[in-house]
Amino acid sequence: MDEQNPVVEDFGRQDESDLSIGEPKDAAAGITGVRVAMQRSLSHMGPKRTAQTLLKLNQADGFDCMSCAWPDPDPENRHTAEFCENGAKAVAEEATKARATPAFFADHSIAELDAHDELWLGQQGRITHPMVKRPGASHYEPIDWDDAFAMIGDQLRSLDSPDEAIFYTSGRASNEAAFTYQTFIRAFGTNNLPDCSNMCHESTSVALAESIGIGKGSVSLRDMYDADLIIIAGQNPGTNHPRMLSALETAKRRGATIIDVNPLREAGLVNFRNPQKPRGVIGGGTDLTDLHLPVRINGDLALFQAIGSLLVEWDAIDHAFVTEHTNGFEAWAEHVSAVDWSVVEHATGLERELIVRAAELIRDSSATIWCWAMGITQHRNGVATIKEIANLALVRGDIGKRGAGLCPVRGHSNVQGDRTMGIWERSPDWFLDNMEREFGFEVPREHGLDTVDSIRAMRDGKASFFMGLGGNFLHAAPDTSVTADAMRRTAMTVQISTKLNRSHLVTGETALILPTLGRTEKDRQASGEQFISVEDSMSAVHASRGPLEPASTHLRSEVAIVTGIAEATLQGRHGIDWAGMREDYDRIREHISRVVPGCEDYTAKVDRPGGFVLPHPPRDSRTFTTDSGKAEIAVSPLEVIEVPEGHLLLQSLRSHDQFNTTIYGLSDRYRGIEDGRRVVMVHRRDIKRLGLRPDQIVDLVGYWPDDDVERIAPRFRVVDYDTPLGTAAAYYPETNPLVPLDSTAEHSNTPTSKAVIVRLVPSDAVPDTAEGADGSQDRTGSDDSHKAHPEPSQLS
Ligand SMILES: Nc1nc2c(c(=O)[nH]1)N[C@H]1C(S)=C(S)[C@@H](COP(=O)(O)OP(=O)(O)OC[C@H]3O[C@@H](n4cnc5c(=O)[nH]c(N)nc54)[C@H](O)[C@@H]3O)O[C@H]1N2
Ligand SMILES: Nc1nc2c(c(=O)[nH]1)N[C@H]1C(S)=C(S)[C@@H](COP(=O)(O)OP(=O)(O)OC[C@H]3O[C@@H](n4cnc5c(=O)[nH]c(N)nc54)[C@H](O)[C@@H]3O)O[C@H]1N2
Ligand code: SF4
Ligand SMILES: [Mo]
Repeated sequence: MDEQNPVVEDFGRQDESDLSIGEPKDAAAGITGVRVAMQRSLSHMGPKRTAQTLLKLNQADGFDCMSCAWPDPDPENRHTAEFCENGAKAVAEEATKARATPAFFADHSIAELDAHDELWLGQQGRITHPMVKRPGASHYEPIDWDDAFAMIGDQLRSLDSPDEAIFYTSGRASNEAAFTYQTFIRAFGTNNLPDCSNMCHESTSVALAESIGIGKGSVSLRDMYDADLIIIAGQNPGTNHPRMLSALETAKRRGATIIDVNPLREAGLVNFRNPQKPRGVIGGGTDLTDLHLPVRINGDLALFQAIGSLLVEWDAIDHAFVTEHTNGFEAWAEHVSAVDWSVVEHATGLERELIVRAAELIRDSSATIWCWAMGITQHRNGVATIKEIANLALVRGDIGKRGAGLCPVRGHSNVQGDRTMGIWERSPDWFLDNMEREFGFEVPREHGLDTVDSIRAMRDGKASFFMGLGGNFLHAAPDTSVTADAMRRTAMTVQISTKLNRSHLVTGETALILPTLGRTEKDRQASGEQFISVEDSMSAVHASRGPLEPASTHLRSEVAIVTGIAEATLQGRHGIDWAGMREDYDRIREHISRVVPGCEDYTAKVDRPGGFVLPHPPRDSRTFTTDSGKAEIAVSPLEVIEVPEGHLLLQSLRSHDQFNTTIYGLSDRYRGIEDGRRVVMVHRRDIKRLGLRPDQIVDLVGYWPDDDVERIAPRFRVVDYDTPLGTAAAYYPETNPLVPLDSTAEHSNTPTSKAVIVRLVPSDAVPDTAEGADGSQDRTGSDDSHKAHPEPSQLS
């Protein structure tokens, strides 16, 4: 590509000048975590609501934490404070006393709101009324629920094909809401059900389904306590799954060893100060990681293949398991044995001795748990890397064994449940057959669009309607300016939300905001107070009941909103009793009982303390429901991303003070970054090599020669940080403008949010030329070093 059009993205950009940078920490939680949790809770909710919510959080008779999907201990082993700092922040964010009322929307035009950053948008509080932006209007105005439903129904019925509509889901929706939503969407006639999982653990679902026959993890919390070795790859639990640290502490005290594979040394994995234990409050806490492998970004496939080669060389293989339960061992053993160590060292940035040490720990372990998250999934080779992890677990016989197994740690609190309930653009035929039998309508069979393909369809004018059951599609999706243009091309966008976010401001011609109840709130319907149910990362399903009065009397539950839209759209077609489901969620659960295997007698099972665990054939009986009936040990070619001279490989990650696109505050305490988010973390030697200096303000300029735009995220402060040479880190969603829409994982189509090639251009060197009407700056001639560099190479 010779000429690229610069596209600068800076929705509600914060000023980078207030930032303060200190030393990264080497311990997580402790008293500071408790203090921050209490301060945030009290300032957002006041003392009464703080007590009402936090004492019910993650209790058997209370509500499920809406933040991450980490499981709860058995009911008899729960503390009175069974939550973490970030769980408390999530509750405070939802149960805040602040309100975004119709008066607020009358005072602020959409353009004015769009000039604010995400933190400010969230601080405006809970949306109290359904709101509409009519074509050409500058403001949102209130609308009656029935009128809103009628507008949506009219729009959907006016489409030439149901496939012109996109129905997104974010992983906070309950099982009842998700099941009802997918029933409506399929009854309407499409499988266009993209979800946040497409950007998250999709690589896991694809890889594990092919390897072991089911796309879910195979361990329980009990296994964590019994493990001999726990490997944590590409995950930052101290921030994103904080109570996992308690489980790791227990495992550690029972003798487990922990290996951490991460380019960064994340504080939570170094030392944990458990605020519920004296040693965490006044002692030195518990050291967690025994061996840290500071792998270069995207080096994991090479690392795990190298470990595989050593296990083969040492014959540290569970041959009985391999023979009885797997296919493909010989070909795999031959492939990994031929691994080229110079390539491994180049790809991983790790010395051979360190890899040998890790392999020895695996060889000597009697039961190993393999955990991973976004550092593994959001890569071009994410599916291959996860299959390689599964290969190692299989050759070691680590599946269906106490204290061992595969442990993908899910993100959103109910993202796994939503999939179980049929939120999937490619639901398998047996699920669709069950739906057809249950409801009697002809279920569409053609696969629908995932997140990336939905953006393409809206961009290309093939889809003109978007609905989001939760989430913030605009800022969660890659390639922000492409996604923004795609959304703006639609006729109607509908967001079922609790709080204001960017997706309410970058909209279709008509836009609706439908405000909904959250997990903290009581849900009253015609038959009385309802409960909902959720599934955690370890397939445990249980009930959740909110303790608070709703934020506004005008709010409706997700189920009430979805069934209202279904009635207005389908107008009696298919004869489904939407009102019955809304009035009594037991009716939804009866449908679930008959459609979802393992959910028979769902209402009773889900409502007993602690709920129940869904079946998982490999975990339960070493049964593998693949086509061959055996687990597949896969061979993956090793590809290494070559970064052109003068560039860095950038990962986008979460700070300690956000939940995805919701920014709670500006304190990334463990990394020592305070009062701002526009930072790019780079190794001191790279800073020097690139002719930059710490604290300098730079623009991040993407390298993606395949299309004719140059992506620019302006004004980030360079922070000297211990990340492997040649790599960099910056926060999501500020970096989403840099992730090309077409840069996705093979087989899962997940955006490669953890590997974007960028160069750092001093902002002051950039001529501050006139901004174009679209907010883009003309940067032609500033630096064309992105040209003429080699393509990523295929090395074997
Ligand atoms: N408080 C809070 N909790 C959350 C969330 C939140 O935003 N805030 N989000 C929720 C969601 S939806 C999700 S999916 C999870 C996300 O949980 P994580 O996956 O822990 O989230 P990230 O911040 O994306 O961190 C990824 C980690 O991978 C590392 N990494 C990056 N690239 C590589 C690589 O190439 N190899 C290896 N081995 N490591 C790499 C990073 O250094 C970082 O430590 O958390 C959930 N929980
Ligand atoms: N660059 C980059 N991009 C990424 C990632 C990354 O690591 N890097 N991570 C990806 C991942 S793992 C994920 S999961 C996605 C997340 O993508 P999403 O799930 O789309 O985003 P969230 O920020 O979790 O959604 C927040 C919004 O949900 C709404 N909400 C909150 N609670 C409720 C509720 O109870 N009901 C309803 N209906 N709405 C509610 C609020 O209005 C809030 O603004 O982002 C992805 N994008
Ligand atoms: S670990 Fe996750 S689910 Fe548990 S309290 Fe913390 S944020 Fe909530
Ligand atoms: Mo996620």
